[in-house]
Amino acid sequence: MITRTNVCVPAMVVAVLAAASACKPRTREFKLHGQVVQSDAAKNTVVVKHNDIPGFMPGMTMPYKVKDRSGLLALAPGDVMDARVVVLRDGSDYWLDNIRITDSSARKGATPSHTLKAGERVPDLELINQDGKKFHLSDLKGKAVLVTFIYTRCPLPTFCPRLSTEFSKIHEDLAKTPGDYARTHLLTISFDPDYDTPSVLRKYGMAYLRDDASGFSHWDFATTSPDDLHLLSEAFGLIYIEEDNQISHSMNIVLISPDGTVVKSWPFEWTKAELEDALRTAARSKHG
Ligand SMILES: [Cu+2]
Repeated sequence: MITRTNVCVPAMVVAVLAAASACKPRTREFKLHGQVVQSDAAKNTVVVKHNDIPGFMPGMTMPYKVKDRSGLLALAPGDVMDARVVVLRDGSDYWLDNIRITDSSARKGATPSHTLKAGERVPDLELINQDGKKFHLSDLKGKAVLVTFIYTRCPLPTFCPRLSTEFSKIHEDLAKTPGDYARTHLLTISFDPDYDTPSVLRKYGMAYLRDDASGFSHWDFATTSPDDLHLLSEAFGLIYIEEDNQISHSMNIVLISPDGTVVKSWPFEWTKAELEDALRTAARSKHG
């Protein structure tokens, strides 16, 4: 931890307390060392899997605001970086600056991948669901499909568990509108196929379906072959880095229209209401 030490020598004893607090620096500063999982220049944020930051927080993967525009623009997923964490003393805000790339050899996308844009067709890959049943994305044609990626062992409450919790709320909301329920589908794809076998996914899915297996007809929990997973992650902009029995990853949600093209993708920030509105709108937009 690096803290600025300001020296205050109040003239009068009565002023000591007030002066001491007035002279305290407004911010505290820490050193961060970690690996870039995802950077978003438009939103000025970077998701970093970082080491322990003594005095601030343990090692974890989380998003940071960045106040170092050129540093942010230079970052790519996989880069190892150093930065300064600036934290307001009242804890109300924090951000990174002084970004420095220390190792770019693990940089992803040396051959830049193509992330699908709105209107582009989704590749028709084979998936295997929680019942061990093979299916293709094209089998979901005619329905608006909300897709996201998780791994069931994810320990970070604000990542996969949040995605699945919010998807379960969307699932329950849609169930109250039979028309929309019939024209929509939810798809959660694991990027940890070695561990997330169909039976593991089934157990995971049941927890988010409140033990109602009939929900699987509206919400599949699927996995795919490693090659197809690679293609899917490129298409949907997903980034995942396997490390020490954990996977650092971005959070991606993609909405596919009933005709099999991308309607919209949310790489980072979204709300449940926004997703649900977009899904209902896409479902209703297509009149067979
Ligand atoms: Cu996760």
